[in-house]
Amino acid sequence: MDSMEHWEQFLAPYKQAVDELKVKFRGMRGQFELDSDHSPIEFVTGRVKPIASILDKANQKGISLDKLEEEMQDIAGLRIMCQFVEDIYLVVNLLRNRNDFEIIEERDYISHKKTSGYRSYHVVIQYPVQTIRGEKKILCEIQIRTLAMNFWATIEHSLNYKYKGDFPTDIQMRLQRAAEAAFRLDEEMSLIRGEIKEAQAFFTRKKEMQQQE
Ligand code: 0O2
Repeated sequence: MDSMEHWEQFLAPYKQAVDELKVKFRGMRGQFELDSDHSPIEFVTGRVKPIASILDKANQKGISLDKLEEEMQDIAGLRIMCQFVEDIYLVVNLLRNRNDFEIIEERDYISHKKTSGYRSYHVVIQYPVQTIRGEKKILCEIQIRTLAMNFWATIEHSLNYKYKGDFPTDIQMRLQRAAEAAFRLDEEMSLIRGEIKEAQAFFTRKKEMQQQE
C-alpha cells in the first residue's frame, strides 16, 4: 500500500460503514424521542482512523499492512455517548438484538477499567457494506460510554498526544484521580436517575406542546 490512491480505495468501505452506522444509531435516538421515552443514546460520533494513526498502531502492535483488515479492529470507529452507566448496558442489548451486523467481541472496560483509568464498553462488529463489487465485511469498533467517561477520555487522549504515553508521574496520578472523580459523578447521577428522567420527559412534553400551539 504505497500510493494515496491505494489508501483511498482501501478506506472507502470503512468510510461507508461509518456513515451508515452513524445514521442508524442516530435513528435509534430518534425512535426513542418519537415514543417520548428517555433515550439511552445522548449523541453519536464516528470517524475513519487517519492513515498516520493506522501506520503508528500497526507499527506498535506489529501488524503487517496486508493484515490490517483482519487485525486492526478500529479503522472504522463509532462512539455512542449515554447519560447514565445503566444506559450503556441498554445500548449494548440493543446492539445485540440487531440483525444488520454480527458482534464478534465485547470488551467491558467499565467493570475492568484500564490501568490508565480509562472506562468504556467496546463492541467489535463485522458490518456488511454493499459495494459495486459485492458485499464486503468490515470490522468496526463501537465505544459506548457516559458523558463523564467521554470527557475524561477526550482530555487524556489530547494529553497522550502531547506526552506520547509517557506521562510525568504527577499528571498520571491526577488523571487517575480525575477518572475516579468522573466515575463517582456517574454513580451520583445514577442515584437520581429517576428524577432526572422525569424532569427531562416533562420538558420534552412541554416543548412538544409549545410547538403544536
Ligand atoms: P484513537 O485515536 O482513539 O483512534 P490498545 O490500543 O492496545 O489499548 P486495542 O486492542 O486496540 O488496544 O483495543 P482497545 O483498547 O479496546 O481500543 C483501543 C481504543 O480504545 C483506542 O484507540 C482509544 O480510542 C480507546 N482507548 C483505549 N485505552 C484508552 C486510554 O487509556 N485512554 C483513552 N483516552 N482512550 C483509550 P487508539 O488506537 O488509541 O486511537
